[in-house]
Amino acid sequence: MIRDPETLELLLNSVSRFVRERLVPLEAEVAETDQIPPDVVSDMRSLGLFGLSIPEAYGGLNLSMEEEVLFAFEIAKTSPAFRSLIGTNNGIGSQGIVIDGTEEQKERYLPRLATGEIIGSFALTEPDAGSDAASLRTTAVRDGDSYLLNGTKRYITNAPQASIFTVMARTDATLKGAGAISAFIVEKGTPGLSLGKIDKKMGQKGAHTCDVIFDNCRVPAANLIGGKEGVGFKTAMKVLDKGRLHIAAVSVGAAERMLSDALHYACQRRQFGKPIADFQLIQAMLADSKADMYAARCMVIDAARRRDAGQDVSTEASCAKLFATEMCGRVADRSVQIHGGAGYVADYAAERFYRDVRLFRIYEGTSQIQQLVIARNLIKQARAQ
Ligand code: COS
Repeated sequence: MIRDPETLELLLNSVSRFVRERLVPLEAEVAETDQIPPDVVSDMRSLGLFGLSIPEAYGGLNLSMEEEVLFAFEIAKTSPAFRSLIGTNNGIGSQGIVIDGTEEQKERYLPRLATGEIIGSFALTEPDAGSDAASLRTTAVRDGDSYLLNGTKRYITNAPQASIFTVMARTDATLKGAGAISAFIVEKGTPGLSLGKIDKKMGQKGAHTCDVIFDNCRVPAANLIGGKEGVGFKTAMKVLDKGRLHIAAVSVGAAERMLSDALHYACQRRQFGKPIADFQLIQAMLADSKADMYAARCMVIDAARRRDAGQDVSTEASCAKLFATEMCGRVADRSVQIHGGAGYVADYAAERFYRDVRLFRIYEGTSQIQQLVIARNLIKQARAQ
């Protein structure tokens, strides 16, 4: 639900300008150096971009889901690394606390996440627990007024920059499955917490992931999210419902950028005596991309509105992520194809985006996991009738 159209328009306009004037010119440098310049991070803080989805009471802007996806359409029109830096504070790195945290936990962490003073990270995936998240093996054993955490988390976005981690761990080693999983907030610097080396990824240079290792890491019991054991998996799933919608929106924004670049190139590039945009086989790729993107945009907005209306959007969020991320992959492929040889060299953004957006179909639940969630929900509904 858009609550204040004027303020939202101001925000979207300033983000759009920031992307165009400040971030796009830095894309090649970020890809080359694998770092976002510190002054850009400061600018992002000044614009309030770290606290978009955090409640106002804790210093955030408390955007509705619809407002957030409109923002995501804009920020995604540049290298995904820029969004990734603010992505965890607005999404998986804060929402566990926002949705299920105690008042004390909210007061302690959310204001600093909202300003970007600290970065939050979400530690669910493990070396042997990816899509089958409920099989995770990290343990948290109660010891007095604290828990001892042991285990390894893998591919954790923003872990190298993070000051706090939302960590899913098994509090009852005798129970298999989701019911024994609890969520904890673990602060950087806690003895027994260490990081692996930064992963060398296919793309998204400037955004970092690494292992997070817990070796008898002592975490205060007060940092058990919501103060309740055994509900951490549900917290993680609720966080991912929102995250999946956000990634769907990001896929739409990235596709819009790639189509815009491809269109521009097609209008400039001349072959057989005329711009290649005048050839119908090129036009088919442009048209299919536009239709694909429009469909994804409509899905994302509809799902966001339903979430704002208080509906359970597990199915819709998965539909939107599945369709929008696959759509983004198709647009990336067509964009490279329209660029021809130029699409295969690093001088043009098409090559970089092609690699960058590949991740969208994998993280926050692969396309196959989205299919599984959608089908399961449908079958459950059918059986309940
Ligand atoms: N919201 C709230 N609760 C949810 C939920 C949701 N969206 N989805 C599942 N749950 C609950 C279920 O209701 C169930 O609770 P009960 O035991 O009380 O009935 C519990 O969580 C376990 O759910 P389920 O039985 O469906 O778990 P499964 O192990 O079968 O797996 C999938 C569920 C596969 C969907 C889950 O493991 C998943 O999303 N995997 C992908 C993980 C992922 O996205 N990783 C990306 C890395 S993080 S960036």
